[in-house]
Amino acid sequence: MPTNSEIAKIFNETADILEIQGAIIFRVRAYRNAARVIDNLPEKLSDIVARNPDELNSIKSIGKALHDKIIEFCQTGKIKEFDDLKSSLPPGLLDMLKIQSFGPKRVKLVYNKLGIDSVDKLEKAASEGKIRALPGMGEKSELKILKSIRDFRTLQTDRKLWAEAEQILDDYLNYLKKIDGIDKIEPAGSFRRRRETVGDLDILITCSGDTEKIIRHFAEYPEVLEILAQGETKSSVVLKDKIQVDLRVVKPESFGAAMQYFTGSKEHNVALRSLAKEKNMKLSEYGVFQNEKSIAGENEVNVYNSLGLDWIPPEIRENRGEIEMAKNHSLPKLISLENIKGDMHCHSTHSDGSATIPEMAAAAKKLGYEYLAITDHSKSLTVAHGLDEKRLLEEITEIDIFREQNPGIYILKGIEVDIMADGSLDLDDEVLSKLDFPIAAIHSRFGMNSDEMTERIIRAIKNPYIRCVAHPTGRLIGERVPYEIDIAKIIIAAKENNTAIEINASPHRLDMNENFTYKAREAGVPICINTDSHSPESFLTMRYGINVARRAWCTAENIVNAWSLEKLKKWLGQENKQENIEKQAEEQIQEELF
Ligand code: DGT
Ligand code: CA
Ligand code: CA
Repeated sequence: MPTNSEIAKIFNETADILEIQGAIIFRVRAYRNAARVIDNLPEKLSDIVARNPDELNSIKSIGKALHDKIIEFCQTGKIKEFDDLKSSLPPGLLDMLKIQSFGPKRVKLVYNKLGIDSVDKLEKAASEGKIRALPGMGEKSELKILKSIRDFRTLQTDRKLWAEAEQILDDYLNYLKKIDGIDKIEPAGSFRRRRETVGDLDILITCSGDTEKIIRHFAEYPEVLEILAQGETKSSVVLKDKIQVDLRVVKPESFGAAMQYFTGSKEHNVALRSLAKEKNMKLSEYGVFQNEKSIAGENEVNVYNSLGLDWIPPEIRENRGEIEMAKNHSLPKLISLENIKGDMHCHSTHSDGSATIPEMAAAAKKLGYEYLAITDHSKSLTVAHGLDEKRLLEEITEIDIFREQNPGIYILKGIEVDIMADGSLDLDDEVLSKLDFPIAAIHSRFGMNSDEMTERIIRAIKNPYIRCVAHPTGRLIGERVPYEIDIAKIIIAAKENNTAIEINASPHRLDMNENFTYKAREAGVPICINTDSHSPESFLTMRYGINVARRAWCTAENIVNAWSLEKLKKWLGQENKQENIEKQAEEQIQEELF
């Protein structure tokens, strides 16, 4: 069954082809919007279609024509119109579109003028100085193209996004469970540790039935492309989705030890094994042994306890100090989805969202949230129908009225204001001062050098009204490299200015990433986990952001939108951030003087 990512990819590619062909912009946008919604949809479209195709009607942003295509794809594995479109163009043109700063217009230009129809040919032409002669191009654009091609090559990997791996795994587990005799079935490896991408999937099973039959059942999965290995207790296959899956059948008395071993990480395991050695014990995938006698193995908690450790959540098993803390019983209580009390970044129909403020609010309330920040785009983002001062004031008035009539959920007035190339903001301070939660973000000029880009973001952070920086590095996993920035400096500035940094929970972004989040947390920067939803369904992507926060050791204290509304209001209530910063500085001087 197709994953949502696959369907979204087809719609995006359709939009690309249509754009190269010069189709009207509304048609192109319909495909792009649908792709974005599908990508952030928590439930698989193929499951919805299998249950009742009419349910597609309830998904915003996907029109009837696209419903038929989704159904066609789920039922036949292809979309005829897409195949026809695709065969009308040289295949390399679509790869060329993945080169940053190389949109459909430029692809068309180099194809028509120079016959360039692949990334390799583009690279050759740029390095031979043949691009500069084209209208609108120059020597500088050639250098930019060459850098973007290098970035494109480094981004090519076989790893899958965690969210995509989850859909593939869910289907496989549902299939596996259809056979009798399986007692336990659990994923291990990097998937269980919730890394942002997954190299291969690892599944562990205990069974009371016929092992051989279960292994055969595993390999007979219709989605299997190739069987790599098949033994008595293990098998490895590659699926049509181009991901390897390893299955191991283990004895019940070893299940906990095997889960521990195959969850990894390798570095964590190596450190754990040497700890066992120090204690004159032996740790393996079969159990914990003392004088050849098994003292733990069936249950993972006991495996850790027998080594004198508290059980360690899989997300932090990376040998970054977690073993020491487990020894001292001082592991952090990691943030979980249940702790989340609101979402601080989403869009409505005022800009490019597909739902109205009341619709977004109702969806957030249904999730049990206490609050929701509406943060539409600002005016320079014209493609997103961004708000100017006047339209923002209208939105503020609408929220005021909504608040009075809907005491069940508190709507925070926000904006996702564009940071201009010089670090100034796209809206004036006067209108920003009327908001509860202005967040700043970059949507243009990604190619600046590190010093300029860092300064640009820091200037926005220093604006007294800005409370958060959204998707601070701009990366799209596997698609777009992060901008060059000095994250350490940005973290210091955020701390000094009491500005939050966002973990954007979109499975394609996860921005900031876990390493930056780790540093921000250590520095005491408030962190928001935001879905950046453009439709109500996307609120459910919060859990991907939670994965990042957990891997960065965050607790509910560290996460702004895990705070109660009261605490949040208190933090926001430092209404004039500048005044507060000055007050703090004054206090510090007083302290130093006396
Ligand atoms: P991946 O698949 O690249 O995203 O990452 P993992 O962590 O899932 O790695 P994988 O599938 O190669 O192996 C699964 C786990 O098995 C790994 O996290 C730890 C354990 N493991 C694999 N090879 C070794 C090894 O050489 N030594 C130790 N101690 N553990 C290993
Ligand atoms: Ca793995
Ligand atoms: Ca593996």
